[in-house]
Amino acid sequence: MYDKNTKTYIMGHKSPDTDAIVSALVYAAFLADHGHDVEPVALGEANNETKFVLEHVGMDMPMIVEELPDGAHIVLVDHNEQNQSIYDMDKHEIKWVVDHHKMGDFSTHKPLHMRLETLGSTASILHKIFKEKGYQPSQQLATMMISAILSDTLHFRSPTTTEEDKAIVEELNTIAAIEDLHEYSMKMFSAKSDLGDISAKELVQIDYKNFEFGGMKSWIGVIETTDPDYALGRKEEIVEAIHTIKEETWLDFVLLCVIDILNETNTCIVASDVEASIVKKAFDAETSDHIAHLGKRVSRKKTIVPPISEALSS
Ligand SMILES: [Mn+2]
Repeated sequence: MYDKNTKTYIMGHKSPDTDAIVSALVYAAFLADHGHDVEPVALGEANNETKFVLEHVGMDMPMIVEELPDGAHIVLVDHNEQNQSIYDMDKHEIKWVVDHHKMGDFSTHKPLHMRLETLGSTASILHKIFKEKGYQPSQQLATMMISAILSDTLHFRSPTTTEEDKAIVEELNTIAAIEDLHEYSMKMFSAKSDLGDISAKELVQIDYKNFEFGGMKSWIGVIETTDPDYALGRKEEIVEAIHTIKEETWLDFVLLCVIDILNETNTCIVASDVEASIVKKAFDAETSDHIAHLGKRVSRKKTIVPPISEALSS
């Protein structure tokens, strides 16, 4: 499987969330325990939720990298699309992919291992891999994995949640021994919602992914929060920031969806007529005063991206 003598870098996606960081750390720990020379890396700063989780378990943040030497051996967790990954991804040797997203523009020069499943988080897939290999994660790793599952599934509220994810959390918690999962997830979500003194541009960048749909280059951001009024109260500034981002880049459209975790609603900030027509076409939603209500579409991967992809490819 791996070349044990060549260092392998394990990375989650850019604009990392808890699942991206945790999956890289946990998978690296598993491989290191099996004698591999691995290093978890991150393609961006941790968000406040991830910082809370790492602090809670006493784990350091992986090193943040922007690029690696050509030909580096890499493992992608929690993503597979080039524009969500390391700069010049196709110049590296991809050894393994563990992911739960749609397939993007993926191609490689050499054979590789891939493990893709439609579970609620990459950490859930890692749990299955560990079980198959008879590997028992430590309490620290089990707590991190539960955190990633709770984060990605919004504690089982997201439509991406499967019965398997729920069973996996229960099983991992026999090791992690988190007394009150509801209370713990609320602490995670409060940490994530505490955005403090952050610029409007940083708000748009807090959790974004780039996609290409029928030749249109896009940026789809989400803010998962227990306090949607904070971001929505800064709507005018955010619209300005989106215009700036579009001027500075090659993007055709930018959407920012404010996801109310507790009430499971999606209020989308729509910067211009371009975005308004996409929201209309994909969701049949009207835009008024830069706002479109997208109902209970709280999952980018399952209920936001697929309708846009279908609308723009037809
Ligand atoms: Mn994930």
